[in-house]
Amino acid sequence: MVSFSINLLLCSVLCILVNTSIQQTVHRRFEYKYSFKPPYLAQKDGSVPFWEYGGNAIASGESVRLAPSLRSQKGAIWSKQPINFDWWEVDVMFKITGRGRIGADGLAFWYTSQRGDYTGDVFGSSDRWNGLGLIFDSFDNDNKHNNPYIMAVINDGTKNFDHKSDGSTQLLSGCLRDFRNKPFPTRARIEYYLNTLTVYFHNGLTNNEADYELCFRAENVMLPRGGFFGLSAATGGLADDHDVIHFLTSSLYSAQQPGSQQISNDEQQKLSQEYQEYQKKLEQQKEEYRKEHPDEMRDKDEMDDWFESDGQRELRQIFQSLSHIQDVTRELHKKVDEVIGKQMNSLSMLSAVYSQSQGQPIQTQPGQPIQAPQFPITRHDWEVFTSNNQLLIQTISEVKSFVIEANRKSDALLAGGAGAAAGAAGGAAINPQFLNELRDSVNQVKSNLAGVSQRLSSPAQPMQGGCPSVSCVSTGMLLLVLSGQLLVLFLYQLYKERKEAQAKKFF
Ligand SMILES: [Ca+2]
Ligand SMILES: [Ca+2]
Repeated sequence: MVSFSINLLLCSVLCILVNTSIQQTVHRRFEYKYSFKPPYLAQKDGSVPFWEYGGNAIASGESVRLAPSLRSQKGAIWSKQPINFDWWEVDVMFKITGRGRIGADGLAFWYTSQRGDYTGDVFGSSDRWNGLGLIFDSFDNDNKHNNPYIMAVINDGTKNFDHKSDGSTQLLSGCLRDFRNKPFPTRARIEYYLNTLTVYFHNGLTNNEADYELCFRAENVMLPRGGFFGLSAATGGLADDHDVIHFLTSSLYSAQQPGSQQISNDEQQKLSQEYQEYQKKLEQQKEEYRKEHPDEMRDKDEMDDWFESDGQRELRQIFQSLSHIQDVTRELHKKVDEVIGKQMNSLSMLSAVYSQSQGQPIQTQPGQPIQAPQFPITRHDWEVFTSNNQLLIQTISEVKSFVIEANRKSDALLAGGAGAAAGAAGGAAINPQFLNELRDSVNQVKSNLAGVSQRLSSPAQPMQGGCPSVSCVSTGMLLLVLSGQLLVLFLYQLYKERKEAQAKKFF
């Protein structure tokens, strides 16, 4: 039973994942001119291709040490070229380590309109920068026990960084995270896409790629175009080693944007062919090497066998099973998050439908996009339907008042007729022909009304509006004309009767 429900959950989550991957329209391209990574991070002469470093920074094949664990050290590394894309994602892997319980001062990631200093006042770089500084502030200058802290500070080139308050009055956003002395390297993923800045942080407790957590997200962030990437670090009275292991930049494009063009099939085939040829060549070379150095290889294999003792194997197995459990837990966590997200979405849609049916404005949380509920009928249809309804009600009330009026009149006429019959001798007796005419007129009105009501309630065209676009008379108008006609007829008949009565007197 449990396994069945887990399977079900897995299936639904898989569906959600597939859906989200389809919805994902962001294309990314690795930008090697704005990246560095081991091995061979620095060349033999110590230079880092496409980058320049200075101050106390030292680059090796495996990492860039921006500031070593010595007092008052400063160093930085800057990209040589300004970037030529609008949106980007940078993944920085770094290690800040020191022997003390507290360290100093910290490390900063920069995206600025100009390259900064190598020995500046703000974590090794220049103050009054124009752009973004993402600062990993190790030391608690304002003694509020809120460091190490990660924060983004946007500057337009006019403000000085406030070290005394740890920039707490100037920051755009941030999160309290410990990034010192972790078993694995810590990581930050900084994404700037469609003016939204998102920072994820990997706390270095595992070496799992998927362990990023959201540090913050800020919208409407305007950064200068064509800026430079940089990293810097500084030490003070206390000192940590500040090592950067990799800096990986990807440019981001939406599906519509130029620059996201797909490689053609021919190119793809050509590339995969080249790759396969390269693989073959590599295998051949390996084989040759093995033939040439049989002793070395055997020694190495033996050494490998020697090196894993039972205890180590056990430890490794424990570690593997633990990481497996962790993976499963993480997956479950994600799934539950997604399910909750879907549920919230459904709830908000339901409440939107309900409040619309109640004629109330839709209540949404600020910052959350309003998702229009999917109605089976459109708003226009609904309006037409309402106006038709109102017209129907109006017509019914008009018909009702007319019927009452007609009833009253016929009663009066009947009473008058009876009185005249009782009076017998001469007088203004009503002509039976007139009564017939009156009855005919009423019948005509009745049939007209029936036609109108049929037209209104006809199911064939309930949404076509009260009236077709060609000329047509409203029901009220029709009733008015008919009643006027009746009145004229009635008055004329009365007048005729009087005339005839007067003529009789003369004879
Ligand atoms: Ca500080
Ligand atoms: Ca502080």
